[in-house]
Amino acid sequence: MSIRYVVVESEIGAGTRGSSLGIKAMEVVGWNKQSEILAKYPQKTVEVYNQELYNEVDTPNAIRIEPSVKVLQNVTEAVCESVRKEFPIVLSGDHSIATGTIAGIKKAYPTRKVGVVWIDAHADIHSPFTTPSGNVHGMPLAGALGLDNLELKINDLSEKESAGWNAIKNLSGVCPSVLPEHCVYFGVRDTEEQEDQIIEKHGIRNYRVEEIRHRGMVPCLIEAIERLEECDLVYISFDVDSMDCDYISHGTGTPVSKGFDDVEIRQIIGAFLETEKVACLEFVEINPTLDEKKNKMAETAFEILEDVLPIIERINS
Ligand SMILES: [Mn+2]
Repeated sequence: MSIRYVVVESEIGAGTRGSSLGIKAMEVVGWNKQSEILAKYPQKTVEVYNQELYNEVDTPNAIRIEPSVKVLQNVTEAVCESVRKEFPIVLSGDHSIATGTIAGIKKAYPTRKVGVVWIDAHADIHSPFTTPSGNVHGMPLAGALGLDNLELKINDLSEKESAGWNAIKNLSGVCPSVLPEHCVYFGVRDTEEQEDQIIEKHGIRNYRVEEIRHRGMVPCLIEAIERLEECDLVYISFDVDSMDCDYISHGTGTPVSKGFDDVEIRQIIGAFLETEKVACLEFVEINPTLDEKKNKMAETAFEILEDVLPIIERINS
């Protein structure tokens, strides 16, 4: 089995511009370090629609949901095709595309239980019914879980918004693609009240930075891996804003303090990879236009990839 990079330079789901440049920023890091890891494996570039950013928004509760659905369908197809024969490493702009990644895995393996490791400062579990911002990159996990969260509804949806959201929930052909008990969060620390209630209601475990530092990384990882015991496949979504913006950099759309350092991220990703159940790994939300330390966020993400790639290579050889 080989490895493939699935490149998704989309940023229409974010509230700030620039995340589509994150992948190019990583390529520059590779060039400067004379590292060949990004050139070593074939790439599949998914068609995106960033020109839509210039069009007026007519779906305020799910901004640019129509082109987002098109991007997500393309991601679903690309990941579905790749994951059947290769290990896809998804390099993406904004996090909204993750519903497509999960849907692609589920579409390829509809009868298998898919586990999700969501490493992020944010829970990304809003629906268009609960979102205060309307940004679709705050909704990918709710889309995969098929959760509307109507009991906490603050928005009434237009027909276009409903149709788009239904399409997102049904991308894999199986709704939901994943179950809440098969999801674990790492580093979530910036949530809205509606999200807290949804997480609590569905019992989704969040390994907070303080808990991991207090109890130790190893016991937390053993426990988290056990939680996903009955999953046949695991997918890891790594949002770089899970890392501490003061320690690493602010080169991401929604930076948050008091996050992980890069060593902790390598430990988390590495431990799940060693279970040999991981079918796909994703990097999102690097935004070099916001980086006060030149290209530090992309450098850090690149070094994490450089560090975990040998594990992926060993397990898939
Ligand atoms: Mn995110």
